[in-house]
Amino acid sequence: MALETFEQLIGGKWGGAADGGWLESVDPCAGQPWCRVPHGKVEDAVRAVDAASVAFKDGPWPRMTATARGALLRRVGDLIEQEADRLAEIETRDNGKLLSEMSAQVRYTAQWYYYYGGLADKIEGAVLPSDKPDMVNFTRLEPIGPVVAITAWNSPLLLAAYKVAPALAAGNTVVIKPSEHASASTLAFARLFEEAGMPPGVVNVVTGYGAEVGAALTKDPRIAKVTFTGGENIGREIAMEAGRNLRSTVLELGGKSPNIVFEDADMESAVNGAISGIFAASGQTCVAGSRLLLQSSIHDEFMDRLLAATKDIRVGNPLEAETNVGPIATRAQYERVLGYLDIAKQEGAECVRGGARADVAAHPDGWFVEPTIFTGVTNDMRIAREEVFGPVLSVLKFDDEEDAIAIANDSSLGLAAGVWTRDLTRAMTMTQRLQAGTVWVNTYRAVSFLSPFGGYKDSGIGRENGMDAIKQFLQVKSVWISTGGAVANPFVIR
Ligand code: TXE
Repeated sequence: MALETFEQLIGGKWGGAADGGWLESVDPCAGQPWCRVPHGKVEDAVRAVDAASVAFKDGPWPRMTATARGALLRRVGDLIEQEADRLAEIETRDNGKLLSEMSAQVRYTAQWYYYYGGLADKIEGAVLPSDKPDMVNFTRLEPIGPVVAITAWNSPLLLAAYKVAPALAAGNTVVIKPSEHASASTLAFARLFEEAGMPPGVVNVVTGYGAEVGAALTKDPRIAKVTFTGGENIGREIAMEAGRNLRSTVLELGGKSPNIVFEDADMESAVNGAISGIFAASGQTCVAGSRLLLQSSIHDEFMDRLLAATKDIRVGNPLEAETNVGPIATRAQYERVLGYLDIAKQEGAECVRGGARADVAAHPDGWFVEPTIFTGVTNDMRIAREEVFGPVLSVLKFDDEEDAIAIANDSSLGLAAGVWTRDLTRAMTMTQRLQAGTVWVNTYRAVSFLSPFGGYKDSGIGRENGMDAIKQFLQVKSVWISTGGAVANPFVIR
């Protein structure tokens, strides 16, 4: 059967890569290619930055009022609903996440376009107090220039919205580079920008390998900022390349998040929170609660409950409504996760659930891993320190609050943390002392366009979402106006 084809969007024109190459995208459930996307290279990156640079300087976009810009973004939000089912199915085919989750997520993505569309004409400078009687000083917040948005495969459209909606609302132009493993939904989504009436070159999408087209975009000196979600190593490379051009970055690089259960917690909720923290999306989320910290006094009871609740998790085709856990998105990631299962066993952790590849009869070539739980994990083991990005839970014990905080914070990463307790004082103490960009109390995995999201420590730089995120895409100009007549003495600064 012929593969479905998705084209790139550069400067308002759809097409393949400059050299005519294509990349096949593999459906992780079938283990077979299902579509193809352009295999963009340096030339495509250069063309996309050309287009974004021209659209930033000339044409209708820089002349548009912020109100008109906001209206365009809100129109994108309106258009999402009519395409949501198709976009969700494309994401599921590409990355294997559950259709039910992607469907809700794609619809939720509209909120970013509404929120930042609304914010576009509320970007206000200030008239500042002046210590010079004959001077008025005020600030303007201006767009920074063409922005590159590089996204990962786990939630392509949501991650793009985190970046593109505020960047556009601030008046910039963008080049989006989705992951080579899941590019199709971003290419399909780009039609909505066009349909909404976005001028050519304001939004461009190029696809291909990170080391080729991604690196070329990052290195281009015309780019004002790179905003990125992906792995820590690539994040470091991007920050170094951008730094060479004296450009800043926004980086979201994943975590090794502790999900901490105290003896006074509502056990049933905490068990559900532990499961959603690690088995939702097959553990392929940056905020995965991959370290479950249990207070020693409830460890055994909690484990009994957790094992009972995870006994019947259904692994299978993510398009089917009854599936709980889909495949791992890429072959490399699948092998990496299986590798960590071996590492954990060698390190002496005890595997009490799963621990191997999962056989799904209808999809023998799919990349499925059993939901896996290791007990007896200590925080020095690799399974407790490195991001696995799969359905693999490490269970650690702690004695008291101090011990929990010490273990939780003993990590180079700090994206998120969960706390389960009915004690308000304890909850407040934990929220203050945990080194993480997001802390959830008696819940897990809540995110919103309204709330800042990002990492402490090596989990990243900067924050996405919420009011302040738009400032990452603005620069401040200070304007001085003399009201005092002629400049009297050229050698004395006023
Ligand atoms: O990510 P990469 P991968 C973590 C997770 C996973 C690991 C590797 O632990 O196992 O990262 O995943 C582009 N210049 N996360 O390989 O390579 C690439 O094309 C510019 C956590 O998928 O970081 C893609 O678009 N761009 C994470 C994007 O970077 C480059 C989500 C991410 O790819 C590039 C995903 C380069 N030199 C994985 N090299 C999270 N924060 O949630 C690659 N890219």
